[in-house]
Amino acid sequence: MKPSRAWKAIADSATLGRLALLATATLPLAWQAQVPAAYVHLAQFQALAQEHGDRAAGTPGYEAAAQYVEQELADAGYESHRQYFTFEYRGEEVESFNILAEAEAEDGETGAADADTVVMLGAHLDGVPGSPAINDNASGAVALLEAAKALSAQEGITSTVRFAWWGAEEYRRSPGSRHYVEDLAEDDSEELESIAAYLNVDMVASPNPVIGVYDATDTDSGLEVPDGSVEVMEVFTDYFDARDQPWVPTDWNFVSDQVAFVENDIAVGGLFTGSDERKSPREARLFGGEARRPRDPNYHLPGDDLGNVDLDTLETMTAAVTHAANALAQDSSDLE
Ligand code: DTR
Ligand code: ZN
Ligand code: ZN
Repeated sequence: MKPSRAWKAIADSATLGRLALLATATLPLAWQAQVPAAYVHLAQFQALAQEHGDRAAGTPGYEAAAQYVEQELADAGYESHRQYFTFEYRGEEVESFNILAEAEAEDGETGAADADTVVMLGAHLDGVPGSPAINDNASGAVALLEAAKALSAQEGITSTVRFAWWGAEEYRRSPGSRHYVEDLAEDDSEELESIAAYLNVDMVASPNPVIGVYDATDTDSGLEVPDGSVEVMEVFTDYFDARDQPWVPTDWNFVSDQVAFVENDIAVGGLFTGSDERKSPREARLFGGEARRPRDPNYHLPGDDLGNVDLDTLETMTAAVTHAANALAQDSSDLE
């Protein structure tokens, strides 16, 4: 075992949830310092799911997770706000909300060229009912949180970066992100046009993972790929290539939060480590793990808990999201 993972063996040997947290809290100090922040957040999400049952849109579990994200954002100096919306599910009206926070571009002495450009990154915070929903999608939510925290320490950014935690992806047509985009479109304001790109982070710690980047060159999906999407893809692929990190292009998914952006012709990209599809032998050679087995055997099941994540993958993807947010904040000119 890698010495840096010794703490995880202790955390895992305890029961999940609060005990996992306790276990990390009582580790020797030298080990505590090595626990990745993203994993600490996941343990908190697990504890909240145990307390509330799940994190489905419109439930107390969702509210508790939202408060956790909001507190972390406030601690990092962000002013976040909620955007409420309703959607219909089985004849009932459900209310939920998105959380938005942004790091604003500074004009600089001469007035930065990209100051009106907004780059958005988002992850859905809700989970399916009856599951702790840790890989899908506490993983994306915490990777995004870490990226936001890292960006808050950056000075002199030239493009505004807006982070979104979506309040209902797991329902038909992802009503959280759809509400956000359609609200801007209705206003007919320049705000929608100012969004140069949207980067989606959904499922980034699968236990039998691939390092997947949304394939902007895929023309078979039925969706017209917006201009600029190849450049977004390259932000991730250049990053992985520079680190000799293998990656694979991953198919578009028709039911996640990038779709409303695609429909409004906004460049999109994203990261994904796999759901219930089986890993190919080639992918097993590239990334390890088990060929012909699901990349996430607990997809949408109660077993999607703290034990259902690959920690190295979570760290790799958190670093990649952080890189993308920083790089695009400094220079988004390739997207214009
Ligand atoms: N629809 C997502 C999971 C999902 C499955 N394949 C992809 C590809 C790209 C992004 C997301 C997904 C969910 O259940 O939340
Ligand atoms: Zn899902
Ligand atoms: Zn998801």
